Amino acid sequence: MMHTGFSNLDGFLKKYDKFVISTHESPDWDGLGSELGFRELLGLLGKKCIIINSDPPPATYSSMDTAGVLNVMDGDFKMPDDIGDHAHVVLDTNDYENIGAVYYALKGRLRDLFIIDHHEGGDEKFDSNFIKAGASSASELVYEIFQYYQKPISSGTALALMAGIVFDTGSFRYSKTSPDTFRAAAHLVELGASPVAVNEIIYENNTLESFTLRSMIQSSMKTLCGGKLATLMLTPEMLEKSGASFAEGEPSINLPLAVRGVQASIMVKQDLNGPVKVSMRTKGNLDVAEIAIKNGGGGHKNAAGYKSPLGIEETYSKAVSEMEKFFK
Ligand SMILES: [Mn+2]
Repeated sequence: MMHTGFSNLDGFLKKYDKFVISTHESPDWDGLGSELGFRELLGLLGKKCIIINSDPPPATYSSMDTAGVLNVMDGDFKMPDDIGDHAHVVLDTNDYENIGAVYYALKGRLRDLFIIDHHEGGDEKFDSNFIKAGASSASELVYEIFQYYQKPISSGTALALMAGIVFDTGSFRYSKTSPDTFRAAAHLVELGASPVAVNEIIYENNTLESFTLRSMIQSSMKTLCGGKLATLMLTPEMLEKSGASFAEGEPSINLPLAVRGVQASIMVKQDLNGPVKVSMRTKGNLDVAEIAIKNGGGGHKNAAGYKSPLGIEETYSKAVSEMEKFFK
């Protein structure tokens, strides 16, 4: 049976002509790829749209956004005069506030809201949006939406969607990697998304500073619970010393899972002048989405996170004690 998200989306798109597209704060390859794809699709459907994000893409993303359509709501951005005629489409998060500054700037000013996402969330959101928690990525969903509307995908968009899928699945290794994911990927490769190009752009394009930061994060690693739980820190001091960006440090959350016996990883992290955040990764049936949602965040069973109102040390203690319960 076809997912109800398609008819929900179709009904939503029929109601409006102009759309704002946004993704979460600190946008990643999936959020950005799904935005570029959805923007292309709306154009093919005869709609007007503008992408507005709170934060800039990773520096290495410029080769994907050759047309320069990823607007960031910084000092240079001018909000369109007719912004009130637009409806909002939010991709890769089902927590509206998680889009950051754009949420506070546009809250209540747009005509409507629609969410396209693959994270766990509340049932009431699932009924009226397009949220498929089983999908590997928002990019996979946007690929499926192209198929639903039988619209062609350009080679540039194929590459952006492929990068989103590769990023969110950890190169087809994480638990939501399904036969549908591989079918989408196979088609995207046929459409011009070279796996070699995706690998070079995402994984062989790191700054030297990011390696300095990674070594600092890795040096902070502690193991608890008999080696089953690993913890990491990403502090503003590390960012200052290394000269790397917060986003460059975030993927290190996955490193401890490469250690034999480690079943869960926590990273307590804080950007320069940013809030304290907790990221959690697990293997198997250890469900951290529940912990994240309880703390006002979100995510998937094996990958989730939240913002903490506490200081970095208190947050660390609380995060560890919440995770220790799995190993008692
Ligand atoms: Mn995603």
